[in-house]
Amino acid sequence: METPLVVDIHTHVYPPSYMDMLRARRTVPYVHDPPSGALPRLIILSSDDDQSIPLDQRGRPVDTSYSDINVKLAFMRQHGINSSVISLANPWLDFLAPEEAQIWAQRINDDLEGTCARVNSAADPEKRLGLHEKETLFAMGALPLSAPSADIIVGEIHRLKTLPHIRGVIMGTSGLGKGLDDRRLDLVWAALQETGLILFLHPHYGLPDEAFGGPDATNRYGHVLPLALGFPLETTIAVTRMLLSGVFDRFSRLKILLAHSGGTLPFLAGRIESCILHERKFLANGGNVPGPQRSVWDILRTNIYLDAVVYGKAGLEAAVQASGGADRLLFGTDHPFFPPLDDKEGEDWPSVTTNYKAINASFAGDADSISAVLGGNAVRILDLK
Ligand code: 5CU
Repeated sequence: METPLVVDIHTHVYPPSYMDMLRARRTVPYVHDPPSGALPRLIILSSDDDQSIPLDQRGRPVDTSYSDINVKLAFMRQHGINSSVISLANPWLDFLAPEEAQIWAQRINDDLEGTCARVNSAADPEKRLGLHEKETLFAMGALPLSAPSADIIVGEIHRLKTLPHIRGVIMGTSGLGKGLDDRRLDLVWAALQETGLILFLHPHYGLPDEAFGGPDATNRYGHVLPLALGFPLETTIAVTRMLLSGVFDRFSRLKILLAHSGGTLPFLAGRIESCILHERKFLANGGNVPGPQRSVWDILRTNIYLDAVVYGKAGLEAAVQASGGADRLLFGTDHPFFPPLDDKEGEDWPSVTTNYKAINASFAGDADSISAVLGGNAVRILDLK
């Protein structure tokens, strides 16, 4: 049997210009370079900036795998990945002052486009036969969400559509500052629907520190609670607010890819649907206005795509069940987050092999589904040619 094509749709970068911008900052998000010459520290989560921890130990170490595209290409080669759809990592451009947002979005998006173009054209033309022949890159753009007017965001979406390697946009859950059920975002949903660019919804803010035991929880348990639970719940709440507010009724062709297999949406979809049915009329809508017209199940099978970054068969099978089969599930790695702790030269990353194993175990004996999840779905859905 032919080796399946492998496409990584969840893989992040911090372009060098973005790293420099973080280096110039002193409040979250920022990068700190320890005077000792040790690896720089990435301080991006609010819980990272714990003043009781020495600055040189706050956040996490950040090496060249975050910003050097050659390191990503080597990672791809090592893990059998043919193509990657790179996206700016969190917290994207959310924190920028309004007057800076547009220029940074254009700079980052042009940088991503340029990187993809350079990598895809660099190989020996003899070998440039197709996705299988060498590593290729595509990208998701970033949006200037803090810009002074939504027209600027809409303008960037239309500009992104003209860039040959951009296939969607990555976005966090804060939207214009009030979450994704904000009616002011309708202009953005309309532009995404019109251009056909997919929205990659990714968490960053998690849950309030109190949910995990207060500000010193990180001291006790590191990033386990915010990343394992805060992130997926954040995604679940954000997309549920979208559906409760009727975003998918108004924009029935909006395509949305949910990080981490939809957070907990596949598992909780039945409960969400049941609560909607029992609530019937929503007070927030005037008490007399019905909730969403379309069911959660319909939206899961029409608008929503899920990555396969869930590290286990149980989660993956919930994702397959909820989305009605294997054709809406897409392989991802979350590179460069979750490197091996004791990185031994040339050893595969457990965060990647765990996902490969979960896919193989969930679709044991079904080569077509495995091949679809590993790459075929991404090629079809994101039009990767
Ligand atoms: O799990 C993840 O996706 C991530 C991510 O993207 N960013 C981060 O800071 N930690 C984990």
